[in-house]
Amino acid sequence: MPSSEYERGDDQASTEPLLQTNESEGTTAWSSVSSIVRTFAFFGLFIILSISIYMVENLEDSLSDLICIEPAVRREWRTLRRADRLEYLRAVKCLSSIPSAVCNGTLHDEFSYIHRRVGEYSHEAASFLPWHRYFIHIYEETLKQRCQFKGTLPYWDWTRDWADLTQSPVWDAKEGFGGNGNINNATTVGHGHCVEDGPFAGLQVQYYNLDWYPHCLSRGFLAGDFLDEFGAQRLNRTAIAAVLDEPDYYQFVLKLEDGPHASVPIIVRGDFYRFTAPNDPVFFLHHAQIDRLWWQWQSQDLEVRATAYNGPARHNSSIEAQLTDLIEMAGLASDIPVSSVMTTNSRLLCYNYH
Ligand SMILES: [Cu+2]
Repeated sequence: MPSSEYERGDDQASTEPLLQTNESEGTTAWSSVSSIVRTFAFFGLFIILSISIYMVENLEDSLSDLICIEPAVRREWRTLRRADRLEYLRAVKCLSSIPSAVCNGTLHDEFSYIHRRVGEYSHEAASFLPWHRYFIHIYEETLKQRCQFKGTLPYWDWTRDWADLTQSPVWDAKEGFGGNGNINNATTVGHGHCVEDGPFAGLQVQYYNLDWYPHCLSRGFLAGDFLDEFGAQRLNRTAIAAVLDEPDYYQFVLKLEDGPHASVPIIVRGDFYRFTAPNDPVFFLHHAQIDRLWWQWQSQDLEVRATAYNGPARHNSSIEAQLTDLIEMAGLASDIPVSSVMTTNSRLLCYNYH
């Protein structure tokens, strides 16, 4: 209706002067309101920002529980700085000063004890690689937690010493693990003699195979033609490349285990010669190298090989291995499924090799 339009026009006309009259007061009121709003906005923003930072920090913490954000790097023994080599040797020695809750010996002896009694099942079986990957990880963690070790487990790339393993710098008396036993002394275990130089000279170890048999850490380097047959021919780069070329997981395990893996103890002998091989601290550098070769093999086709797992589940078993099989540690650490260690970039492991 036209009348109503006029009426509306009248209303507008009557309110306009009122607005004009209160303009300056309105501006003042508006500016104080807006300053309150600005203050609130500022504090609001501050609170939101604080909450966001808190959430990001916590998210990072919980993510590092789920995924591996900053992998630790395991390095080759001779590439470590001198101070880092000495620090590693200090931590290893420290293990033999702490009594074990698992066996009749020290933390150092636990690893031989478990390797002989439990680890044995994993040899010549699919579980060989995951069992040892987890085993040396536990060793590395024990060094950190019980002996305040700050570094990572080193590996011994014996392809660098293929021509004569017994001349490797790992045997250095000052910056290494000490050398061969004194061949003029009586033999002890595994055709070896007490190690008389380096940080482990005179170290008493408690087990030999299944026996509680306190004795001195022993080595008995192989010499002559056998050194060539078991060392040079199996540890040179061409031989290792042929192992890495094997496409099938279980065939790869067998070639690695029966080839270079077995050659090293056959040459070093003494304590390394039997299933209580972890008596010799070099065992862990040797197995880090074996683990590194698996890591390299997996890296060739990680998408497929991160789950490549076949062969007998255990030594002399006809049961086919599965990723859900448990890795048994008999109290040394909790038993976990094989799938937890299939890549080194897992939440649990979180390392790679340089
Ligand atoms: Cu083993």
